[in-house]
Amino acid sequence: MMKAQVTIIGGGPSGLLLSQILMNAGIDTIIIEKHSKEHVLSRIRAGVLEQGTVDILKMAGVGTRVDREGFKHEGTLISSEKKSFRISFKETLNKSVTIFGQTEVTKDLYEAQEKSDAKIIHDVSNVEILNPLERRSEVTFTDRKGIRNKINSDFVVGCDGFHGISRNTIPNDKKKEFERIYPFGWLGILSETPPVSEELIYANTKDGFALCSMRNENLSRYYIQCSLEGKAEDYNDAYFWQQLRNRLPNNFKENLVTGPSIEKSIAPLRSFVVEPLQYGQLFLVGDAAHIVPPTGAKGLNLAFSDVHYLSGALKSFYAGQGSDELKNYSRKALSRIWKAVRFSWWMTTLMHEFPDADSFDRKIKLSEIDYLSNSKKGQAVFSENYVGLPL
Ligand code: RFL
Ligand code: PHB
Repeated sequence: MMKAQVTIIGGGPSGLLLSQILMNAGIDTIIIEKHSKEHVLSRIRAGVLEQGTVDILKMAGVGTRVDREGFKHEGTLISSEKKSFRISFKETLNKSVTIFGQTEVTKDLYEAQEKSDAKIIHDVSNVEILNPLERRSEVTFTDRKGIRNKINSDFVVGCDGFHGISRNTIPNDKKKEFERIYPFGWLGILSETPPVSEELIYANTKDGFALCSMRNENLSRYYIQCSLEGKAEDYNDAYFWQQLRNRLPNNFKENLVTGPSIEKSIAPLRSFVVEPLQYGQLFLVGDAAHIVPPTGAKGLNLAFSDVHYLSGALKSFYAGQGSDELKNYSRKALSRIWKAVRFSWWMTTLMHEFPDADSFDRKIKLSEIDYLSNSKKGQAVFSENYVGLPL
């Protein structure tokens, strides 16, 4: 039997950051992760970090590389009917976001964990949380040798993503789930080509949405709205580039440099929240508790704000200040979560074409984008949400 103060299920970005912050405070943790480190690092995913996220990484002692290598973006381009306009985060709010991939954040977190005496157990299976309502909980799992193990701890934190087991440990009559599934997905590629634009382009056309993003000067990340039927392999590169070019604003088409894709995948779009985020000694964090469609670039940022709130509450508990902050975690985190869920839903609805939309819907959409392009106040509201609401 192993012992820890906090058992963390899932070694993705949420679990690693939580462990790092708690270890810095002298709190003893064990992470159990379903996959290998290489597998976790191979997921491409997020690219945009809010200022608050960068600050959290710095406070956790993992901010050196994001500071040095991340790209500060002071605005973004929005395009409709092939014409683009810019929203300046700097002018409207004096803020910016940082382009730095989730893979890089995760790599830095692993490195910091490996330098400390963090315990991360990879390739576990059949994880069970036995008694979350007891004062000390037990988590059991099978390790890579097939041996059944048990960890006894004060708290268990579910950082095991949307398909993890933690959320399902909470009985149905003790939780409520809220969900919206969108009738399309994102087909994304990574290509070793210079980005088409210095800043991100979020484009709406009657043929669907497109997003131009990047990882560095010679690594582009592009997405196009696609149907949910079919697989990524069904789309060849030529089709992807042709669709992307077709959805770009006219003045960027000439800039597009194409090349072979080095990664291609389809992500379904979903909004999901479970309430509350606590069941006895079990707490939920990040994608285990909520999912947002990627349009607002909020998923990883929200996961890190959850970690920030929960780590603060756990530190206060171990400093002898009682469990009031822990009891408040769910309420405090959900209040920020729902605002990001709202913004991501709004931006998804505004920028995508829905299969059942009629000409009235299209007029409303174009009119809203036109309003956004002309209203400094509208742009300030966009910026405030996109760069991240205060923690
Ligand atoms: P993760 O990353 O899913 O990690 C969960 C970890 O738990 C492990 N696991 C288990 N471990 C033990 N036992 C079990 N039973 C387990 N079940 C699962 C898994 O192997 C995994 O390692 O959740 P976490 O840590 O909460 O992190 C959340 C973020 O990954 C996610 O919110 C973002 O990637 C979302 N996202 C974006 N977020 C942003 O903030 N900005 C963006 O620009 C952005 N773009 C994106 C995105 C997500 C995307 N996809 C594919 C979903 C773009 C895309 C395309
Ligand atoms: C990305 O770079 O992968 C990315 C950027 C912005 C988003 C979503 C994904 O809104």
